Amino acid sequence: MLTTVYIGIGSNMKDPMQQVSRALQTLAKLPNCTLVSQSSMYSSDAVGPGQQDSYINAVAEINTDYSAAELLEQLQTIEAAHGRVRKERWEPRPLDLDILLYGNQIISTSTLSVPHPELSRRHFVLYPLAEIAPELALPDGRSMSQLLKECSIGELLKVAE
Ligand code: A4P
Ligand code: MG
Repeated sequence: MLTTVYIGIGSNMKDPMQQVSRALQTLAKLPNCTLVSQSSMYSSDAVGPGQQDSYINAVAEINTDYSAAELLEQLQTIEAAHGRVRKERWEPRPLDLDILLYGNQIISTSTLSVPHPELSRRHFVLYPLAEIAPELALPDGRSMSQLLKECSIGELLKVAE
């Protein structure tokens, strides 16, 4: 069965715009997946501890018949192909791929929390998501317009279509 999934893409290392556009191309070619739409790219200050370079973020919508666990595995393979070596949480990374929403499902396992727990607090996720899915609602019923009202756009900047 096909499920609509939103994926958050982020990079703050090694030519972030290039990393994000390559990730989108790779997603488009994944077996069992169709890339339905992609947001513009946005830049923002790094959220989290310490000084880090600013991020480029985008959101992609795909249709897939991978299970959420299978999709996570695919995404981690793509991250690794972009040279990501996991050490610390919130460290700089050439590519971070997060499952933001998997259909209308709520998933809570040791390896997967969906909707992404930070989704509603992150301008760099909400604004690109609202760009491609303005009518979306979270599994708990909250609408995009409601979420945007509660999350300031801050210094988030659209940098490329
Ligand atoms: N995991 C659980 N739920 C999910 C999910 N929905 N999607 C698990 C993807 N993975 C999920 O992730 C650690 C583990 O989370 C995975 O093994 C998976 O089983 P990770 O990508 O290795 O670690 P991380 O990304 O460093 O940690 P975390 O908590 O995912 O960080 P975030 O939330 O991704 O934050 N600032 C700006 N401006 N833009 C950014 O994109 N990103 C981060 C990273 C911090 N600051 C940022 C940005
Ligand atoms: Mg992550």
